[in-house]
Formats: sequence, structure tokens, C-alpha cells
Amino acid sequence: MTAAGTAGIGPRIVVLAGGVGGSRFVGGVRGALRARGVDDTAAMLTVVVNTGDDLWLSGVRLQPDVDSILYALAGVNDTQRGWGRVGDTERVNHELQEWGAGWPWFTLGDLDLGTHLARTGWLREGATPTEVVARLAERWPLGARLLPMTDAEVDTRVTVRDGQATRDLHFQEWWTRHRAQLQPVRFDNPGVEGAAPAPGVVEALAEADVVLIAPSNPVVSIGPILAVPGIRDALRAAAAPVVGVSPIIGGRVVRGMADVCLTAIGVETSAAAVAAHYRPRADGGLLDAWLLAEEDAASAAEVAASGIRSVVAPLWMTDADAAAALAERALATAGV
Ligand code: FO1
Repeated sequence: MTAAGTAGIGPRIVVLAGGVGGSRFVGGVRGALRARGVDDTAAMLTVVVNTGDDLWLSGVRLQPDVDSILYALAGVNDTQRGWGRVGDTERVNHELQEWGAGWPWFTLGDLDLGTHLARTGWLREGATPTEVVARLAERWPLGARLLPMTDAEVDTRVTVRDGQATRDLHFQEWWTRHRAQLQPVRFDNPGVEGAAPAPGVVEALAEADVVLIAPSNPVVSIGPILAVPGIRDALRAAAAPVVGVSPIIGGRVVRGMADVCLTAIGVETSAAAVAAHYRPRADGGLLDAWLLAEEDAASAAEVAASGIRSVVAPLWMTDADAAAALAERALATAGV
């Protein structure tokens, strides 16, 4: 294990992440490394990003979680909306709507479309998704290495109840158009069985000093990452401690609609239930330790009794300093 804070060298960290919670937390990890005096944070911090939200729309490839983390680390994200580029305009989107192209409920900003066009062009020229993400990341000094969970195209489909019947939607339609209001019956990632971890993912997990599970949606952000054959095994085999951060504070989701997703898979919306969902590593699961909020301190004993070390900490990532303090707490929990 690398001694933290020694001559600008920190622990090798892998974070599993997706969505807004993931991007704030990853920014916090970078902040914690900087506060320890680590200069080259990108050499220490690898982020394995959910690509289960990805889709083709109007001929371009969208990678919402990759872009959320890319834009947030670059400081060009729209913090009000929680997605896309700050200060973006929608001229092309209006034109697409006039053509009846794309989805009327799904906005593609002009600057954001630049990203999608660049990505699609490189994919069409034969670059792999991993190479494309690396190329996108060259534009800004992100201070982290981003890896997609897989190079395979893996969607998330949601089966919803529709009267007596059920029907199947792309995750983005369910999430964005229906605001997760159609009752989900199940989530699937067709094609994931044949997917492999992206190059570098298994190696990063094997070489890590600590693995962090971000406070991202456990079902549709972390779930698809863990569903890629080989990633769960690599996590279990990792020498590093695995520390998770609860996405539930005071029995409620912080943002997004994770509660609806958890209910659909039979998991209660509580910090303890999400820890139990990931399961203790000693019992064939993933977690060595779990950070839960002060508001959920009453369930710390229950988590500890299941064989997961529980640590009560302030979990609200209200600003960059709070996110860095939370990340530092996660690193300290792992003893790195
Ligand atoms: N979320 C919305 O609520 N409305 C949108 O119109 C929308 C467009 C969009 C375009 C590109 C992109 O990368 C993300 C976009 N999102 C939009 C966010 C996205 O639907 C989800 O929040 C994430 O996939 C969940 O992590």
C-alpha cells in the first residue's frame, strides 16, 4: 500500500460511479488528493463509469454518465439542471424538433452535441469507446482517468406495468419522459452477458489501494457496472478494501429517483438496505465498509452486525469542500 501524502504520491484509487452523485463524489476524491498534496491526481484516480444509460439518438452516440463526470471534472457542467454543459443553447435541438427527429422530451444542447458528434465520428473511424473517452478527456486537465465499464454497447431497458400488461422502454425514456412515474417491474441490460470489462478496468481494480463505490444509484448506475462479467469477481479478488458511500440520507434519496428503482428490485430505501444489497465482502459480497449519514446513525449497528464496518459521517456534498471531506473520510476508512 502506498503511503498517503508522501512526496505528492497518494493511494491508487478506483471509483465506481455514474450520474450526478457519482460526478460530485469523484470531484471530491480529486479534491481530497489535492488537499493531501498529490500533484498528479490522474495517475492515482481511476473512475469506472456506468455506460448503461448510453443510447443512439439522431445518429449520434450519447454517454450521459461519461459526459456528466467529464463535464463536472472539467468545470463546464450545468449544475442547475444536473446534466449537460453550462450556458448551452438549443438551436440545433429546435431544428431537430422541427424535423421530428430525436425525442421531443430529450434536449440535445448545441455544445453537448459537439461532444456527441466528436464521439460518434471517432467511433465511426474505428476507435473503441475506451479510446474515445480518453480522447475526450484530453481536452481538459481532469485530474482523473476515466474508463467506461465496457466497450460493448449495453443498454438499460425498463419493463413497466401498463394496466394488466407490461411494456419495455429504454431507460432514458422512462427516466426523462416519464420521470420514473411508470411503475417499473424490472431492469435489464440486454447484451451484458457477452460484455467484457473495458481494457484497464480489471487491472486498475487489481492494483488499487482502495476501491470506492460512489453514492450513485445502486440499481441503474452501479448495477450495470457490476453486471459486466468479470467486474464483480475482480472486486472480490482485489487486495484493496472496498468502501461504499450511501446514496440514501435520512431514509430518502438525495436526488434522482433511486427509491423507485430500489423498490422495483425489492430493496427498501434505507442506508442499511442498500448496504445489505451490496452485501459484506466476507460473505461473498462487495463491501468492507459503508459510510452512512449522521441522519442514519441508528442503523450503523445493523450494518456492522452484517459484517460491514459502518462509519457515520456527514454525507451531504453541498459544495466541493464537503465532497472532498467526504472522500477523505472514505479514504481514511480504508486506511490509505
Ligand atoms: N435529462 C433530462 O431530464 N432531460 C433531458 O432532456 C436530458 C437530456 C440529456 C442529453 C444528454 C445527456 O448526456 C444527458 C441528458 N439528460 C437529460 C440527463 C440523463 O437523462 C440522466 O439524468 C442520466 O442518464 C441519469 O444518470
